[in-house]
Amino acid sequence: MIKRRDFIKTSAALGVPTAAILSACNPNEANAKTVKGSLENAAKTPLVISTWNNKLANQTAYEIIKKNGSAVDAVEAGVQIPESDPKDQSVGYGGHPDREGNVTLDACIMDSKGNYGSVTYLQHIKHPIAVARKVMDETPHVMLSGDGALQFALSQGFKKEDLLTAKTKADYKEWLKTSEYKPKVNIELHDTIGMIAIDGVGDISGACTTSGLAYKMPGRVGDSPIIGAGLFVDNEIGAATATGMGEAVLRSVGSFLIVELMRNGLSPADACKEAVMRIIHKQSYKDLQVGYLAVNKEGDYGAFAIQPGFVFALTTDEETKVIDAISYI
Ligand code: SD4
Repeated sequence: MIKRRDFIKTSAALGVPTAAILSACNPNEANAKTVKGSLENAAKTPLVISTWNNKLANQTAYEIIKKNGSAVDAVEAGVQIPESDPKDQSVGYGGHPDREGNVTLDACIMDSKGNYGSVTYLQHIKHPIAVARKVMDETPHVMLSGDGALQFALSQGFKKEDLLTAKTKADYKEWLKTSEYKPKVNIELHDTIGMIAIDGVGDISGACTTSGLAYKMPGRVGDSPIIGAGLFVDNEIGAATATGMGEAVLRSVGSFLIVELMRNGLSPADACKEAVMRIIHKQSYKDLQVGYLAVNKEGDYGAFAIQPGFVFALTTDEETKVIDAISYI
């Protein structure tokens, strides 16, 4: 019997469109509707791409690349824009707290050499991505958590801050009236930034940072700081990042899966679509949002989400634009 991997490879070699390959592999594929946009997208490198409407973050990263900076420096600087934006209630300062009122942050960064640094459950530090970068560059480890991550950050000169704003304090007070926990698609799941950059020499890096789900249980860590789930980079192939319900992304190791599918010949968009299909084959998806974003070594990019409403920002030499991702529903 022909194996799926061989089938995809053989079919790709024969010029069979990847959508047809996926239909053959996914019995439910016939149900998938495309709402808007096109599946295949080519962009010139260098480029910066990120989840949601993060235009300013992209432009900040792209400026660094234009000055011959590296992709890793670009993504680290870029995602700091929403981290310090009090109006962004899913990332850094101004992020929604957990159900005990504490803002706890997850972030990771991965460079073109396969190095990776991550912090999980970090409190009181406005720029968790910069701490993740320090974990990558200055420690023998890849991940620091909770108090240990905070102590490390302080030892590196980061300042301890209150990350709650008047708005998130008021929202939390309101939430306490019912204490109902029900993440809302594209509202509470909004704005986590996963960013991928390809620099002037063609190297790829990525970063992902979030305050996680609003009113989550204390101690909860999502997909965003986990290698292969919220972010994965393979400089020979491409990179992928995720936003949405982290539990679903973690269970399916989504970003690693997408990079492996691209290695096997799928386009970024088709690889994202297949990763979404893996989730919805296994669980009810009516109230579930996951959005994937990927780019390959050539600079082709693509995205796919379960629900409508997921957008991503693309910056190239020509412009910065916000694009609607295709969705399953
Ligand atoms: C998480 N994936 O912690 C994150 C949430 C998210 O926009 O993407 N919010 O599960």
